Amino acid sequence: MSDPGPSEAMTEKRDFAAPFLKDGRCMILAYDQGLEHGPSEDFNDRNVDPAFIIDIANKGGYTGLALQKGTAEKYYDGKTPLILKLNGKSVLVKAEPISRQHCSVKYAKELGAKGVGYTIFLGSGRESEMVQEWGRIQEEAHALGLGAVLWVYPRGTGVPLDTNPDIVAYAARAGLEFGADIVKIKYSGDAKSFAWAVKAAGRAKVVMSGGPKTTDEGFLSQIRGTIEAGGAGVAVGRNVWQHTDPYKMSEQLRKVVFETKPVPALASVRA
Ligand code: FBP
Repeated sequence: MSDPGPSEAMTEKRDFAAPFLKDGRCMILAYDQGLEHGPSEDFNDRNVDPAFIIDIANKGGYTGLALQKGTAEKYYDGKTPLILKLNGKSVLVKAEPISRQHCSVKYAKELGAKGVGYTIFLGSGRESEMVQEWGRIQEEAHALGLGAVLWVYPRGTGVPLDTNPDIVAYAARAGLEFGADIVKIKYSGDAKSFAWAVKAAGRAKVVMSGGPKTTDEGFLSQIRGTIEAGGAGVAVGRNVWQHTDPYKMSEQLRKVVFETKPVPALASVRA
């Protein structure tokens, strides 16, 4: 009997990132910081309300919205494609970082998600537990037709600086090898080093993670660098919804994400 070869599903190369892409670019609004940092750290009277953030996502032209289960259950209106975050942790635990699954892929789909999100703290002493959990989640997501979005955050006693360009490229590559459709990584500081990270991620789409609120120009120039480096876009939160005018910031963001051209010369950075 001849070898049947890889299954049709394996050779199909379905693009699970597609629901979050517009012209190959991606603009995701992230809103899980209430859990990750605490409400008093990041929120004010206006942005503490999930309905306000969902309105920004809908009116701001975002191609994705990342929420935790509880906020999705109570507020999600089905308009902006949902990435349901399946793990999360508080900032109160002072130990090697670990974030475990608290919501199933099946339930994410029932809530209307087009993708699931998961954070791995690469380099943590608890890394292998997250890797194992994610491995199952990624397969379940694809079996249900959902995208698998991986926040790869190098963190833990073994990781001195998570924005070191080699560490950022490592995170990007880990995203590819762990099967992420979209890998969310920190900015490495300049377009040239970020281009290496994008290259390391191969066919996984790379989005840049925002970080604490900075100046408009500082924030937008990181995003310009991301796109020039060949990245697909952003998955950001605080620099948008902490802005005095989140709708105007979203408009500026749209321009940079959708109108910036990649710089081909950056594509060969390691001759
Ligand atoms: P920001 O743009 O606000 O940084 O959000 C991106 C994000 O990945 C959130 O999804 C997450 O809550 C947060 O950053 C985690 O931040 P930290 O690096 O402090 O753990």
